[in-house]
Amino acid sequence: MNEQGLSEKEIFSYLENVKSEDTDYYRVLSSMCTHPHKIAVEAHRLFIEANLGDLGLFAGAHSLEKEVIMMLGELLHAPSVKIPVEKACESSVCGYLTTGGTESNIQAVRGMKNVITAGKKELGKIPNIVIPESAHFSFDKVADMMGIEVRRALLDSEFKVDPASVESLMDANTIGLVGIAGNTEFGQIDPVEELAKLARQHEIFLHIDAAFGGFVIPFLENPYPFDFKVQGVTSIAIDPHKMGLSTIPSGALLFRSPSFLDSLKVSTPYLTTKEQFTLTGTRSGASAAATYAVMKHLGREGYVKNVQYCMQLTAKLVEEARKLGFEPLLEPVMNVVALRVPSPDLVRDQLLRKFGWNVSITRTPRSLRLVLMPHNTARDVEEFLQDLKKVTAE
Ligand code: 0PR
Repeated sequence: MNEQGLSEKEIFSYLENVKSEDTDYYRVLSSMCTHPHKIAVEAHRLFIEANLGDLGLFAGAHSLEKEVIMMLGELLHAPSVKIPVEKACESSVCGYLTTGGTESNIQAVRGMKNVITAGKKELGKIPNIVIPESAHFSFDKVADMMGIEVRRALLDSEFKVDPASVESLMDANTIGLVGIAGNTEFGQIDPVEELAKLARQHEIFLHIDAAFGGFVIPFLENPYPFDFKVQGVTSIAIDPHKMGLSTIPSGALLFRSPSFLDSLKVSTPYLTTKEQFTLTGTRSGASAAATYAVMKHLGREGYVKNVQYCMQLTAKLVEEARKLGFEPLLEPVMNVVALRVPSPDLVRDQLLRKFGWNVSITRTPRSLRLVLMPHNTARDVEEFLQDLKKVTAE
């Protein structure tokens, strides 16, 4: 640290300089985040000091968190539960705001483990969960942190998890299943109803990772069943900081029943509240305000428009890529395209080096992965395809 402080001007001239190294999402086709809505940014600023780690001190920010959870609960058809106010879950929808999909997934699995342990279910050996091969790498962190074995089930030809493969990996130590509603690489939705049937038959939990798809699927022309409407779904992760257009860090974890939240509680003797069920201690109230503001401002109509815009770009990209002879690995279900191109790794490098495009790669099979977000335009799509043509012609 420098001995004497620098002036505000010096600091900001340095920061502006450093910020110019960031992409500002120009020619970014690899991100699941985007510019937050300006209403979200303003609300974030207004609540910049609010700490949801000490709810008693920030009752205002906490009320916004509860309102957001109620709105998300309504979006995801969460059942209303009647519980005494002093209980951990204070609104009639059970859940809380997290830092994003990673934390939500970790806490969902921790909840499964705790509820099972509290019910004194005998687990012979190490507990396991069965997740799709396509699951996000946050589940590897779950395995590492919690001593839970993570078993990966095979995908079918459309990159959805194969329920038969899931079933073949289940045994007496399986505590839960995971389905993905909008997987990171392909944007595909797992057969949630079939997974829910398995979960019900075996009386285990089913967590749905809708970190990306949660703010897409409900607004599609033909929504797919993926939320609490499906009996057997016990928890859902949904991220306002992705397609919800809120500020980072904004995630949410919702549970069907209060027993999950209760199972995550630790006592907090010296705080203004007696217990805490979150993973992190200090939490951003600014994110809660940002998410509240953008959800209220856009309403369902605003999110429908947002998704329509991204889906139109997606359709345009696929249609014009086909004219150039590039086929998608699957018909896009949401605004993610996996495009079959020769030598995808080389093409990716050249797109970046020669033309400044940021794209990513799917693992198996290897293909160009393109996410069409609100920061992209029709012109981007046209220019991208011209550059792709040049790069692949070499
Ligand atoms: N679940 C799914 C289905 C996801 O796609 C992601 C992140 C997560 C969980 C984890 O969410 P958090 O990163 O919020 O904890 N998917 C993107 C990915 O890892 C995140 C991302 C966003 C990556 C923007 C790059 C980027 O520029 O690829």
